[in-house]
Amino acid sequence: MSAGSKLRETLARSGLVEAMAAHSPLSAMLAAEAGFDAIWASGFELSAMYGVPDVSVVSMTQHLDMTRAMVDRSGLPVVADIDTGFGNAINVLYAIEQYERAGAAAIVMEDKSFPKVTSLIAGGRQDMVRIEEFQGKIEAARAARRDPSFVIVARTEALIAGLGQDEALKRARAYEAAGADMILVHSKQKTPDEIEAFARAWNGKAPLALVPTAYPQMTVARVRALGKVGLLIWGNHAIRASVGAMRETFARIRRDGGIHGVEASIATVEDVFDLQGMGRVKDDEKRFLR
Ligand code: SPV
Ligand code: MG
Repeated sequence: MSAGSKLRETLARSGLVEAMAAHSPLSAMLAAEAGFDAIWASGFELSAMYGVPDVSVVSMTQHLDMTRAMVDRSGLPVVADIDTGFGNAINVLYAIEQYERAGAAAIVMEDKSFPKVTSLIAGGRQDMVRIEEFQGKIEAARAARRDPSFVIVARTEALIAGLGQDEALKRARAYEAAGADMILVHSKQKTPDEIEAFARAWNGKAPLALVPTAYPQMTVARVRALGKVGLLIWGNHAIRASVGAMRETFARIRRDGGIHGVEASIATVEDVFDLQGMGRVKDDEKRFLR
């Protein structure tokens, strides 16, 4: 079964795909271990991992390579965050071919202009492309996919850009008309009100996708109650958890003048060996090394 079919099958079976952000094969494996349905190959997380801002600085190749490695190690459908599609509709044609070949199940492409600025930053420059231009990019994505199950998610940043509910709905309808399989609507409001109002007004057939980072009151139960959401993305919790854990551990080692104080709060070496598959290496050594 293709990655896209697997994603669609989960959606049909449970009514909601729950994706966890990841920025490395190891974080994707831990998300799989925790029981999430899919991996969000987040542009924000990968940029942060490289220590650079999420402003189209990380290249398509870097993101694509990491997507491929996360597909390989996690075994879960990967939803690739391709930002603006790395340029215009011509760049999108190439990007879709590459991401599908890398084994991604879906891409999310947003209607901002290239280079983009990360969405949740206060006072960020949020320039959008024209509706017709973005429809062309969606049509390019559809034309480029080989497997019709490969999921194309169109993301509108109208609410992020402060353009209001009417513009967000107008764009979402236009993107569905251009052939998007799902509509991601992003918001940086501190409560779910704006998104819930959008969902109530949404009368399209395409399921919605949400990234409720700014409004953490939005639980799985509350999303399910809305009835129109097919993809729920926990947007950046892998990288934020790592930053918190590493800071705490590093500070403690500096404070204590040694590593004796952190043993209880970090993963054991055996745990990491297990994640790396050292058990299999030992078995293979017995089998093949003579
Ligand atoms: C990402 O995780 O890269 C996203 C979500 O696109 S956000 O950073 O909230 O825009
Ligand atoms: Mg992103």
